[in-house]
Parts: sequence; structure tokens; C-alpha cells
Amino acid sequence: MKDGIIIKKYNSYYYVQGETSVIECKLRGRFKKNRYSLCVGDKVQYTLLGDETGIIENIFPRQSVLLRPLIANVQQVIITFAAKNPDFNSSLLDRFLVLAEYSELDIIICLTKIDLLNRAEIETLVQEYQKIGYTVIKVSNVSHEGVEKLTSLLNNKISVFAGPSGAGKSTLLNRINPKLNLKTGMVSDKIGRGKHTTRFSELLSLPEHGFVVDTPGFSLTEFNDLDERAISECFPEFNKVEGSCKFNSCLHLHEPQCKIKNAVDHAAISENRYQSYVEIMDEIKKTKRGF
Ligand SMILES: Nc1nc2c(ncn2[C@@H]2O[C@H](COP(=O)(O)OP(=O)(O)OP(=O)(O)O)[C@@H](O)[C@H]2O)c(=O)[nH]1
Ligand SMILES: [Mg+2]
Ligand SMILES: [Zn+2]
Repeated sequence: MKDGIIIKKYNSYYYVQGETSVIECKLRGRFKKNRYSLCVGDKVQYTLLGDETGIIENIFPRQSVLLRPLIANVQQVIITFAAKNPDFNSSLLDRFLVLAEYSELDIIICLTKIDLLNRAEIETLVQEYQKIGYTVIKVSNVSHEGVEKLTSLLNNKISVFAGPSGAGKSTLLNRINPKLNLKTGMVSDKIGRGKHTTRFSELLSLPEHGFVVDTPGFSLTEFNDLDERAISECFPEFNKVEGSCKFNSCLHLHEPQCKIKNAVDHAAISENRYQSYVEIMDEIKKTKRGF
């Protein structure tokens, strides 16, 4: 048997990246009886039936499962936002960050289109997030600045690229590996028709061991089913505040003597970030009430 990783699923076929080629595989019957469903990213063992066909015999335990999009064994998310066109939206970035933190993924923020904004404004954006402790990589797909630096952080990992439609995810992946030849689209067309250029998920190989997943914009922004008590832990700077709130169960909203609100008042936590927290908490409450 040989080891491989599922890079694509189509009807009842699984495409497994072997050592040198992609093998079209079916699943052993006993898995079907258990209704066991495999997904992209699953690590498997297969036997070859022909040169390019095989059968999956074994599935290795998953290290992680990302639900939207459904991919196993993802280690890292590259949250991709444009500095301009579409305009930078920190509240939307915070939503992506919370969902990535909630899924316990390693996070890199990638700021694209830095050729469209002046240096001073870019630094203001970048510093707000670096201050919290996030790695921020600045990229231009026009001048290629920053592309090499980002590429070096992708080796030997499965990384998912997420971010709004038009941020430049597919363009960036094409820069990283021109062989991918992913479809890209004009921002004005995307907004006009509300369409995303990228539609489904598959693992794409990088030249230096590693896989990336290109996702359609907005695939990571739903807060259904999240536990409201866990949201504050998804804000790393909240966790760093010393001391404690008056109430153990404090949600840092309207409660008195709250260390988080106190930190906001003293500018130890930024107003913007706290506002994002409040918005997300509101949204979770509304979903729970069935709106
Ligand atoms: N000026 C500039 N334009 C860029 C840059 N990166 C991407 N673009 C342009 O932005 C547009 C959108 O790029 P895409 O790569 O399709 O965006 P996407 O994030 O994959 O969008 P979806 O697939 O819809 O989620 C294209 O017209 C690109 O040429 C950049 O660094 N600078
Ligand atoms: Mg795309
Ligand atoms: Zn509190």
C-alpha cells in the first residue's frame, strides 16, 4: 500500500496525490457501509489497480477538520484582504480572524494590492494587527513585492486562502505557482453581479512540498453554532489583559467592573476591535433567538 492525500473529490471518485502522480481512486466497500465520508485533505493508504487508478484501503485519523469549506488537516489560514479595491474593511477582517481563531488554525494576514495605497496608510493598517501579535505580510501581485516571503511560509503545510471576493487570492496563488492557472476576475464584475470567480475546493500543489486551497470569497464569515462564551478567547489581545472581571461569567458587554471594557477605556484594546467583538456577539444572540 502507498500513502497519499486526497486533493479532489468528484462524484464517487477521489483524486489522491501519490509520490509522483495523481491516482483516481474508489473507496473500499466497507467504508461505504459505514457511510464514512472522506473529504479533501484526508490522508489515506491506497493500492494501485492500474497506472493511474487505485482503491483507498485506509484512512489516517484527522488532525483537524475545517467546516467551511470542508477540508481535513488544514494547519494554516492565509486571511487575504486588499489594501484598496475593494476598500479595506477592518470589521470584516475581524470576522475572518475570529472564525480562524475559533477553528484553532495558525493565522497569517496577507494584505494585497499594496501598489494601490500610500505607504503611510498601509503601515497604519498593518501596525494595528501586528500590535495584537498577528503576522502580516504585505503583497503586490503587480510588483511581486512580498510574494516570495509569503511563499516561504507555505512549505510542508496545508494552507487555506480565505478573504473577500476580489481580494486577489487567486491572482496571488497564480504568482506563487504559475502552473496553477487559476481563474481571476475584475472586482467591478464581481460586485456588479455578486459573483465569485472561485467556486469549489481542491488542494493545489506547491513547488516546494505543501498544498494550498483557494476559496471563494466570504466562505468563512458565518457565526451560526458558535459558543458566545468562547468568542472573547478569539481576540488574542483580550486574553493578555491582566486581572479579572467582577463576574466570572462576564461577557464583557453590559456588566459592571469589566476588565475588557476598562482596557478599552485606557486604549489598551482598540475601540475598533472591541466594536467588532460587540457586533459578533450581537449576531450570535440574534441567531439563537431565531431571527
Ligand atoms: N493592483 C492590483 N490588483 C490586483 C492585485 N491582486 C489582484 N488584483 C486584481 O484584483 C482582481 C481580483 O482578483 P482575484 O484574484 O480574482 O480575486 P479573488 O480573491 O480570487 O476573488 P474570488 O475568487 O471572487 O473570491 C483582478 O482583477 C486582479 O487582477 C494586486 O496586488 N494589485
Ligand atoms: Mg478567486
Ligand atoms: Zn468582562
